[in-house]
Amino acid sequence: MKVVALSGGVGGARFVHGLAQVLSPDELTVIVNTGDDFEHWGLWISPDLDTVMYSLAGLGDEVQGWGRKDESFVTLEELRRLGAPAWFRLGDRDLSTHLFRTMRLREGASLTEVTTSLCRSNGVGPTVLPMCDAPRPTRLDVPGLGVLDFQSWLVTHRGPAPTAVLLGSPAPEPSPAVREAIEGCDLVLIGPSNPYVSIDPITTLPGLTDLLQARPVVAVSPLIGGRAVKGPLAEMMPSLSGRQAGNEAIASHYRAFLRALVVAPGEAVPGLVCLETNTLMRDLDDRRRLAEETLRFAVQT
Ligand code: FO1
Repeated sequence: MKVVALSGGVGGARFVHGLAQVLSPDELTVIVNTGDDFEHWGLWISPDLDTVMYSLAGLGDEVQGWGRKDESFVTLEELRRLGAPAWFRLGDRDLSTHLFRTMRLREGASLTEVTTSLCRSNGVGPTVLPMCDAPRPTRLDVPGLGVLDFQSWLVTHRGPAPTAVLLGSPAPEPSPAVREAIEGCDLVLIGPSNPYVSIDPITTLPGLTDLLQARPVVAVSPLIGGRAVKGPLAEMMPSLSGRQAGNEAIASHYRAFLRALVVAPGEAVPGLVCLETNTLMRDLDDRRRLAEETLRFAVQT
């Protein structure tokens, strides 16, 4: 069984960590959003790729959801003292990833090649792919603030409701590895990630909607009781969709390719095949259970 999972950062990373407990490494390929990527301190930062990689490697900060566990911030504090921007907290261990990535990209390697190399060195079994090799930065149009870069919107301004999400245009081609993974899979799972800023950057790449329509696609809702476990999704939904935050709006957003949805108990969408189960992932057992239940449901659907 070949499974492709589409993922953003924290929620998606927790879900694919669960999938990796129940699928063998050659059964799972994770395609990761790179719309959050940006340059900082002269380094190329790919937060969602790193969050997924650290999570699968067991190296991630489980409380915070991003960055490394057992992290220190000596370099950040020294740079702050020198007058460098310190609003984006890059830790000392995490910095080695950004230094290595930037070095290899400058040597001419693709982001796909660098990601494969980093994942291998960190002992990650499943294949992890950036959605594309060229930059596709997401920006957000916010009333009163104008058009903001993604990390400025999320970290500096704490994710105020936007009137539009601007996905980098023209969209670059997905990497050949991404196309091949979707073409060759039996099932696509969309993790509990933000549809607008984590999944749309992937699914709107040229040709991907067509590829997804030819596959069974099952999503895990990122909402529980109309709230996101992490991040500003619920606050964004009314201004972006004209609807209250809820699974109807999630299902409608994915309607071009969605076959079924996994939701919290009592939160099924009328007219759509849904699995109602506990979607909150507090620990590794929760991740494994949600992955198992989602896979069992998806193959029956
Ligand atoms: N998020 C924050 O809210 N503040 C930070 O200082 C921050 C630093 C950071 C460093 C490395 C990394 O991989 C992620 C980091 N994040 C931080 C999270 C990141 O901004 C978002 O989680 C993703 O871009 C959205 O998925």
